[in-house]
Amino acid sequence: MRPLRAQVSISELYAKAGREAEGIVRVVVVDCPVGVHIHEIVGVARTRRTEPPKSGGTRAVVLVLDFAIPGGIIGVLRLFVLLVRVSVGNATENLELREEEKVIRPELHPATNSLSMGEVVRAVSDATHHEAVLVTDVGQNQMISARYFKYTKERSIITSGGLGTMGFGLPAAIGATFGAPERTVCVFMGDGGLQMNIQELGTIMEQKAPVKIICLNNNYLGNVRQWQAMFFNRRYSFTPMLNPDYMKVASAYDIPSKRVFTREELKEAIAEMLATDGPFLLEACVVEEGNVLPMTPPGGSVNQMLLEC
Ligand SMILES: Cc1ncc(C[n+]2csc(CCOP(=O)(O)OP(=O)(O)O)c2C)c(N)n1
Ligand SMILES: [Mg+2]
Repeated sequence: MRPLRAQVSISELYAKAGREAEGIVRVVVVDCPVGVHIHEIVGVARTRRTEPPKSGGTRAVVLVLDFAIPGGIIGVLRLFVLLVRVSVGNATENLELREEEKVIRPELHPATNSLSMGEVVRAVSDATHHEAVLVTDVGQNQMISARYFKYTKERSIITSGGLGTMGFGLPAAIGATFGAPERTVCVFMGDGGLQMNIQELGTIMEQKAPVKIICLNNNYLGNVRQWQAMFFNRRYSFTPMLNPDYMKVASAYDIPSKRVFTREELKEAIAEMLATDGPFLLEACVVEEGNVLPMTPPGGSVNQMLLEC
């Protein structure tokens, strides 16, 4: 992937830096990827200089500029922050557009008939008017639900974040129903993670905890599979899952459930899940080899972020 171009409008910077100069800072604005060195301050001079740089208004690839800035070293620091903000802003704007086109739109509106993880998450979020509590397990389901679930209330997400231990989601969701009994609690789980603490369905049954369990079933330990696909030539080792029949499992615990494959089924099943008093297991059979993007490759920097596999 080509590095992002960090582009800076010099006149804008100069206007913000102001004309009441006390010091001059020489700034090298480098066409450098976000996350590495965007700027390097190579020296601070004491001479007065207030005229704008000749290249005012242009967008620079590499520029060495003498800026007259107010406030001595504090001013230098302020300008530095400003420079970083402007150029990161420009670069991320490009990134956001590309991300929208390459990642978000295809995830939320897939061209294929198979359900994507993202569209299932967004459909549940929409149906709860973005007022539900989101609990996540660990894996692709976690990143996708954190990305595409929306919130309108504070205290709305429970996730193990980087301390990801599969199996976290189900007991955490039970806790959330006790902590926020007036709210709908939706937990997104993978088919792998659901089995890690599957005995907690017993607690749900016993406590009648109204957990809405959405299992994004891709028949894989998807997070690991994605790495094997992207960095190990699709050598899938111990990631394909032979899943139990989750409908039978749910019924054994007296928990109502639905398995869906299509968009129409999904819509109806979500409505049924939310209309059901108490717990519900919704198994959404999603595209098996779906990926979570953007992704920073191992050992890479954020400027090498991948938007496609
Ligand atoms: C207890 C535990 N074992 C292994 C891992 C490593 N790990 C992280 S995500 C993942 C796969 C998760 O698969 P699944 O629950 O099906 O979710 P998906 O990624 O498919 O959404 C694994 C094995 C972990 N985080 N925790
Ligand atoms: Mg899975």
